[in-house]
Amino acid sequence: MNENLAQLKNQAMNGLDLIKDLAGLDAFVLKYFGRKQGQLTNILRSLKNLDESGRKSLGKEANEIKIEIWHLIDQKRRSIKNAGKKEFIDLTADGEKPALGHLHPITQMEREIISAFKEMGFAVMLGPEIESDYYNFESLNIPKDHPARDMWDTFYIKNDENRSIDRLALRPHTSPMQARIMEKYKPPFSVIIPGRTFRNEATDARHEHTFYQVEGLVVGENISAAHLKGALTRLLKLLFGDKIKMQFRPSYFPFTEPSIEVLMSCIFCSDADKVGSEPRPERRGGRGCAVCSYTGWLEILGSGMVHPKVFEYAGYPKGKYSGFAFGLGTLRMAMLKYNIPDVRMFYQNDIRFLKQF
Ligand code: FA5
Repeated sequence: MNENLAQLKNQAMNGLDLIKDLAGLDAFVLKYFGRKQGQLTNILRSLKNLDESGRKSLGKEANEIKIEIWHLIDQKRRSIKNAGKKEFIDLTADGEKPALGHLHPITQMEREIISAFKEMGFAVMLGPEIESDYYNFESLNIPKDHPARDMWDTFYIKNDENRSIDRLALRPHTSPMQARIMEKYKPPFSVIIPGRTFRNEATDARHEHTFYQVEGLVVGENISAAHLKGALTRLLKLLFGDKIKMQFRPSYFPFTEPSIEVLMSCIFCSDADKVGSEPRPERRGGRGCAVCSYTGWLEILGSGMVHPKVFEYAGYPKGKYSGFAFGLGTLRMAMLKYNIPDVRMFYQNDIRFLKQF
């Protein structure tokens, strides 16, 4: 920038800072922009004496400075005028309502399941998401190299080359808490353990790599399969209404014997009002639809009577206690409850989806 211009600009800026009233500001305007003696006016006027290239470059710079200083003069004028005025706040004006967030549907579902169990007298406990091989598998009667390990596609912690029972993994189910609780507490007790679980599997409409389970464990003297049936029936009626029907079928888990899988009549195709009026109501859930693969039934959880080996690992005296355990999928419950066709929608964070809950 031209040296004279730069000096003038500095001088003007400093001068402007010191001005305190409108009279001072008027004098400032006259000093720099006055028609006869204004310093910047003089420079602009002298442009006509320069050759074309000098005129162009100096003219451009002088104009830029002129615009900049006028902008500051306007600001100064406003601030002088407003100084001393009190801010006015209209307390009666309508406010703007901030948008309120709410709990994620998975959390809502989890809390609903928890409160149903609390009503039945269950305690609630939480466990670690990173677990040792001992709790994930060994203590549940699944020794190393047991083929049943294929039922849980596990994410092992990288760099943990350890092949012992200390080997760490993201827990593939909430069942490791069974042994942790039995080691610590003496029966009788009834506990649920809600929590996040992880499996190394490809995602599809019904499977996520990160999902949620609610584990249940009831141990005491003389606990029978009737107690298991009673608790799970109560749960599903609290969540889905009195009219749903249930089926208990044999299944397999290494840590329960017998193992029982629980199915619920498909709420998408069962005609609730007609339940009971069909010729053999125990044989039919719903009429059949795509959600239940045209069977009328939906599989919702795995369960069974605690295997004697599991009591043995926990150090309980042989034959003294009996109990039942179950593991239900919170996402699967939420899909049924809210009629969601694809589990992946829960994680997409689409505000239009989430706002519906
Ligand atoms: C188990 O994980 C056993 N630990 C359950 C159990 C506990 C049995 C105690 C006996 C006694 P399973 O792999 O079937 O079982 O999973 C239980 C439930 O978790 C399933 O019914 C399903 O609802 C849910 N689930 C399993 N894998 C996924 C997944 N990838 N995405 C979403 N939900 C899943």
